[in-house]
Amino acid sequence: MTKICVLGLGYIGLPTACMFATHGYDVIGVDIDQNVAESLDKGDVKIKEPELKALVQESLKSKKLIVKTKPGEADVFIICVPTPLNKGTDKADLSYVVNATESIVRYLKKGNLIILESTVPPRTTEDVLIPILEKSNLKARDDLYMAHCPERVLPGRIVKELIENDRIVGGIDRESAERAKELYKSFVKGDIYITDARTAEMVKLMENTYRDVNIALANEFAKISEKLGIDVWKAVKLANKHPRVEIHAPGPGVGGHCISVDPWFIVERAPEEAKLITMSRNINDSMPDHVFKIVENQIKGIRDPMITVFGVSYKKNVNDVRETPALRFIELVKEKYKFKIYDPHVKNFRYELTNLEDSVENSDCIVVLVDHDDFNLLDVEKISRVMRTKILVDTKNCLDHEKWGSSGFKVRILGVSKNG
Ligand code: SAJ
Repeated sequence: MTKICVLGLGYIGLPTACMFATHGYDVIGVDIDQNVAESLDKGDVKIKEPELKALVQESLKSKKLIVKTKPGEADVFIICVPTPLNKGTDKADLSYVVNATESIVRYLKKGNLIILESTVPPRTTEDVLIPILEKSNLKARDDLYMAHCPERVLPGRIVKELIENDRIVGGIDRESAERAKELYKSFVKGDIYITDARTAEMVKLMENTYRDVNIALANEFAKISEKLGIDVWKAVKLANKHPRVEIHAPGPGVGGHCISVDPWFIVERAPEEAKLITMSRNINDSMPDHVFKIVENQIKGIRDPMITVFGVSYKKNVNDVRETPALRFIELVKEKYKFKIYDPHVKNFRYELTNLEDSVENSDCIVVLVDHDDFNLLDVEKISRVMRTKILVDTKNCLDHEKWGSSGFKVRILGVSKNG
C-alpha cells in the first residue's frame, strides 16, 4: 500500500490529504503548528469550505489520515506549504518550502516521489528542491522522482474543484510526471496533462497573472469611465457581448493569497520583461486609495463623519481576509475618520468587527467592499432610519440601488461618475 506524507495542512494540504485518505491511501498529514494538529484531532476544522469538515472527519475516523507535527517514512511526499510574498523585497519567501523539504531528507528512500504543490517562481523545483533532497545522498532522476503539481482550486469551491478541475503535472523527467499523474488519477475526474517542472511552475503563475492583468484593465476602465461620465458596468456588459471579449469586473482591489501575490513571482525572475505584469499589480494595489478618494468626496462637509465598512474578506461569501484590499482602505480611513466594520462571514480581523445594527447606527456613509450575498437581504428601510447621513458607496455594483435610493440614500457606484 502506498503511503503518502502531506506537508502543510492548510487550505490545500488538508483537503488534498483527505482526498488521498478517502481514496485508499494511508496518509500522514503533517503540520508544524501544534494547534492545527491538536484541533484537527478533535475534528475541529478552522477552514470553512463546503464538504471539508465531513471529509476530515471521515478520514480521521477510518484512520487513513493521521495528523502529526513531524513527517515520517513514506512512498510519496507532497509539499503544500505557503509561499508568501516578502513585502520588503517583493520576492517569494521560500522559507516554508525549504524547511518542509529539509524536514523530509532524513526519511527519503530510493524510489520516493516528491511533489511540490506550493506556488513558486519558475525553476524552484529544479534549483531549490533538488539540491536539498540530494543531501540524502540519493540522486534526483536516478533515485528520486520529483514533480510540480500546482493546485488550481478556487477558495469557496476547493473540494469540488480538487476533484473536477484539470491538473497540470510537471516532472523533472517523464517517469516522475507519469508517476505523479497515476497518483492524482485516484481522485481527479478532470484531465491530467503532463509537462516538465518549470513549465508547470510557469503555467500556474500565468493563470493567476492573466486574471490580475484583466482585473487591472477593468479597474482602469472604471477610472476612465468615471472621468468621462460613462457607466463602466453597462459598458463592460455590452463589450462582453462580443464573442472574443471577456472583460473582468472592477472592484476595490485584488486580495487573496494567490492573484495578488503570484504575478510578483514572475516579476522577480524577469523584471525587465515583466512590464505589463508589474503595472497591473500596481493598478490593482491603487484601488483602495481610489475608493478612499471617492468616499472623501461623498462625505465632504459632514462634521466628524462616521464611515461603515461592509465586508472585509478578500472576496464574496468567504471568511478569508488574506491580502484583503479592505485593510489598506481601513488604514486610510482610520487616519482621518471614525469607522465601524460589519462582515457576516469574517470572525477574526485586525480591526474590531461589530454587528449590523451597531455598524450603521449614526453612520454617515456605508462603503461596500465585498459582494456578500447577505448584503442583498438587508432591511434597507431599517438601516436608513438609524443612519445620520444616507450615503452608499458600492464598489462591487452588487446592491439594488433603486431600493437604497428610494430609502433616501445617495448612491455612488465605483466606475460611475454621475454623483461626483
Ligand atoms: N476580482 C476582481 N474582479 C474580477 C474577479 C476577481 O476584482 O473580475 C478580485 C476578487 O474580488 C478577489 C481577487 O480578485 O479580491 C481574487 O479572487 P478570484 O476569485 O479571482 O481568485 P482566488 O484568488 O480566490 O483564486 C485564484 C483562482 N485562479 C484563477 O481563477 C486563475 C484559483 O483557481 C486558484 O487556484 C487560486 O487563485 C490559487 O490558489 O492560486
